[in-house]
Amino acid sequence: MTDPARLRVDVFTIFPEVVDAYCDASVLGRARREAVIDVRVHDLRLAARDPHRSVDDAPFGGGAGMVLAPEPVFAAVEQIDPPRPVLLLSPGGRRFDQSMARELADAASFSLLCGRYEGVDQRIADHLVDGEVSVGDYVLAGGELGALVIVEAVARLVPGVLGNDESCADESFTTGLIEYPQYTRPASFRGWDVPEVLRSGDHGKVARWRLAESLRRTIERRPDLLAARGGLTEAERKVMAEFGVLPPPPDPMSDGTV
Ligand code: JCQ
Repeated sequence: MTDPARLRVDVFTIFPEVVDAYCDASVLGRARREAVIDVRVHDLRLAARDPHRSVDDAPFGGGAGMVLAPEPVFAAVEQIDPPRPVLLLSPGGRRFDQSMARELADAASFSLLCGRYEGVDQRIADHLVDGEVSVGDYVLAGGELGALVIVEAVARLVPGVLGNDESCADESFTTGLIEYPQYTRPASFRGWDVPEVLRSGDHGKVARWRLAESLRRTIERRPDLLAARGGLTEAERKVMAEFGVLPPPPDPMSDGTV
């Protein structure tokens, strides 16, 4: 017998073709075809009862735009009885990050509800879903792109979704550092040369140089990430010194322990 998929995600949307098409492409599509992931996309309009299959209505109290109505959304979700938690995509939700992606991958099944229009009827948030999740501090026209962000970030953590050559073990946000620079051929392009150390064949030195570069970039671009992992270890300071990477500038907000 074939193994059951190691991740199931149910997505509720008024654009099922769009969500389905993306999930059939690239890394997700391969994992889906190999049944490593089971993404089930549901059309919110299928549960709409009126002839126009409408899912939205004008807001009580007046104001611009339309609100996603409770009947079709409750009906669509209750008809499927999808895996919990059911998470509503919303700019006001808990910020999605790599640690949440890891939690959802470990949970092995969950569902996503894509909001649209000016918002969703509050009774959906209060009595249907288990939580609200945001993919960033900006407003989208609908939750679909956010849902795809979450499906992809979670799926690629599931064993068998990425090939051996594309493992996620030492990438940024897993190590807590920004990634080191990568190069491919040619060794010299328009006078810009690949760093000599990468062509030296000294694998230990390559690994130390990459760590020093990750630390350099993290200090320059994301000092908050460095602070979150508790600053620099003695070994990291040593590797930075080996490649002439400067120590982090003093942070006026910190107590000086970095
Ligand atoms: C998700 N960051 C932004 C748009 C209203 C629930 O109500 C609404 C939901 C959306 C879609 O989600 C986002 C979003 N993370 O815009 C408007």
